[in-house]
Amino acid sequence: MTNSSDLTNFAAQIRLDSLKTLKKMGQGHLGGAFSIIELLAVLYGKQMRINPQKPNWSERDWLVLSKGHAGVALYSALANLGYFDKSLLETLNQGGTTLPSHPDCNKTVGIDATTGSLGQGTSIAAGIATGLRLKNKNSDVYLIVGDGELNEGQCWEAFQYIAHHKLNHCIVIIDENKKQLDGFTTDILNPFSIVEKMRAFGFKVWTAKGSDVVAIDTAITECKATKNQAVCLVLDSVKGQGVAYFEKLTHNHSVKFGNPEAKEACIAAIEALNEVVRSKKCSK
Ligand SMILES: Cc1ncc(C[n+]2csc(CCOP(=O)(O)OP(=O)(O)O)c2C)c(N)n1
Ligand SMILES: [Mg+2]
Repeated sequence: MTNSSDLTNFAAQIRLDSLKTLKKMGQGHLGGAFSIIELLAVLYGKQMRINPQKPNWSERDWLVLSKGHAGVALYSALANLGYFDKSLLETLNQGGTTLPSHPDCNKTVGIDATTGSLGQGTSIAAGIATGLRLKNKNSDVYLIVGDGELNEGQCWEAFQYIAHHKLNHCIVIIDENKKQLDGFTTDILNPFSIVEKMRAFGFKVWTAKGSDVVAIDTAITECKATKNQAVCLVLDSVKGQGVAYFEKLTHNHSVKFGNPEAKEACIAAIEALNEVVRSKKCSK
């Protein structure tokens, strides 16, 4: 996908499939999944060097979803690229599934790292990036971290390591959606300026609106072109991004669709997203 309308359409498709999957399950981590959907569309739709037919291709780029609770969005992206059959999405987190709610690289084709215990993905990505450098590989590692996740000290150890070793092929992306599990990050543990902190840690830092595929794409291209310094993109995103009802919902970390209002909003959003996806397909 090379143009922004294809990427926007891919994002709508990922959001649609994520929402249908969560509705089928009756509840799930909607907020943090939705805030990274445009990012995933840019990465998997354009920026990453991947081959869904050869998921373990040795020259591929890697993605570590350290905020593993957003797994549903990653699965929806992978299913649309053909890593596995889309019908599998309906089995999310059910007994015997290959799609656990949090990603597991031993269970799911296309998943590069097992995550869910917040913080740990940062060290995993640093390790993968080190291994790639030692093997003289030309692959990039995309590390997606939540803003609440930054409460984990492990993140800062890994960032210091990435910056010290100038692992510029490990692109650190922080999803600053301003909320964590039970409220605003500023109320729970104030992160102050994430951009300034990452700069102080030695990173070259970009920012982009989490909903803006063009801005994200431009920032990632510039990250990839940087030599001799660690790179970081801070996403200015909205928890529940892309569906007004869920953006405004106070407790949108994990949404339950048993609540009639949420269910109604979900059905309306599915209809609207279906329409977006259909109309874009027709206009081609
Ligand atoms: C080590 C660890 N502690 C606690 C949790 C429970 N937990 C899951 S998501 C979450 C909040 C994460 O907030 P943030 O990183 O901002 O995620 P997002 O807003 O993107 O959903 C917490 C505390 C966990 N998964 N791992
Ligand atoms: Mg957050």
